[in-house]
Amino acid sequence: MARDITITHVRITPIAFRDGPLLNAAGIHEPWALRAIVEIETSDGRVGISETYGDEPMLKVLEQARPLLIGLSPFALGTMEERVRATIKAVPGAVEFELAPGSHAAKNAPKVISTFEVGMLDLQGQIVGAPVVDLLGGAVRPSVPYSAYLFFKYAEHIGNPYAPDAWGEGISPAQIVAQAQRMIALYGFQSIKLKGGVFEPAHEVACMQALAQAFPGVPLRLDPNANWSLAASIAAAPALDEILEYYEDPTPGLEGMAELAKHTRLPLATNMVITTMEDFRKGCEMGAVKVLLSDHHYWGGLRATQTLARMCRLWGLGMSMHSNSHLGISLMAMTHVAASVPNLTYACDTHYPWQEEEVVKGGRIRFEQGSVVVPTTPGLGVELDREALATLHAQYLECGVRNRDDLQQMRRYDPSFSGKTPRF
Ligand code: GKR
Ligand code: MG
Repeated sequence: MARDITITHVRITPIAFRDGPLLNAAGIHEPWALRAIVEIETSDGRVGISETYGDEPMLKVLEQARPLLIGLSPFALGTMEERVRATIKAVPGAVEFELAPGSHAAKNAPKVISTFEVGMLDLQGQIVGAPVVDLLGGAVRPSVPYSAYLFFKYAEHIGNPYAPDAWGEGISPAQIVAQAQRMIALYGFQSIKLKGGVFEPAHEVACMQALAQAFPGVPLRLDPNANWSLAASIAAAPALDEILEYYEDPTPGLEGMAELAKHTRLPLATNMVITTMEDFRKGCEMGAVKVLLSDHHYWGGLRATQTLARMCRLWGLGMSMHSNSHLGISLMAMTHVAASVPNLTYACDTHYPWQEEEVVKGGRIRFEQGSVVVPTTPGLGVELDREALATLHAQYLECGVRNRDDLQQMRRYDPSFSGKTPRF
């Protein structure tokens, strides 16, 4: 009987995969991005899989939480959650959000709960013969739309650890338009986001204007990751008002965003100033934000994301999804939950086009007209490719990166880079 199946083993494998020289508010991506792949094995020989942050502090809390799953039924999500909350504590004083994924130690418990929940839902789906989305109440859409996520970038990494990627340099408005054209030709995305907070706001606005001209009618977003002062964000608003669908985290803090909201007709979106339920309440009371970018990896899982979606509906907020560098297991988890959320009002973010490697059987997941088709096979609908896992784990062992540090990486290009924020 399904009720008699228990969890017998949990395996945590850190991996590293190639990542482009992508610029952001904190500095620049390192040549290797880290993730952890978690396998949850049951007494009847099944394996549920999950993907999460792979930095050292995260590996430590995962290791600490591993024994909590042993002996549990894969259906016991509530008990799993209680056990994790009782054992895994936030690091006192840790910041709620940083650009470096995984390092927000204030969210240790939700991050672990999310990791285990995805693997357990994968198991539940395999046991009952249903896709994860059906366990979440069923799909309200057959496929999930993602946006073309553009980055300012250098042509190659300092020190050339491997051959440069095929994207070339992305600095000028013409290069950013070319990047969008290539990404849309490859994947069919129907909306575009530019990661800003890198150059003077005037340059970033010019890039958005060039995109608006090259892609008339395509929804556009700009995300300076809180690297613009309130004054700079207000100054840029009139030009952006004409062309964006939303203005994402231009300036730090709920107060700053609430003040900016008075100077723009654009909805303000965030994955930075609302990252807890307390922020949610304050943000709504202040009218600071109109679109929430959820992320199951740190909000506590797929079911917590659904709760958040219901709260967004109640408070009249739009909803989209945030992303960091990730592979196919995360993409599928995002796709299942996004398919189950009626009020997904915008295409989700994904860094996936920037990743060349994969850890799932069959290789890279396909986009059809910018969307991922929701699997109908049992569980997450993807399986681990063990050979690929071994290769990416060997890369982890060799690469030497253990915590994402975009600031120090940037200082290798420019030793005077201050990392001060907001910088403009
Ligand atoms: O990977 O450089 C990046 C992004 O800037 C990422 O760290 C952010 O968390 O994509 C994210 C965002 O929307 O803020
Ligand atoms: Mg963002």
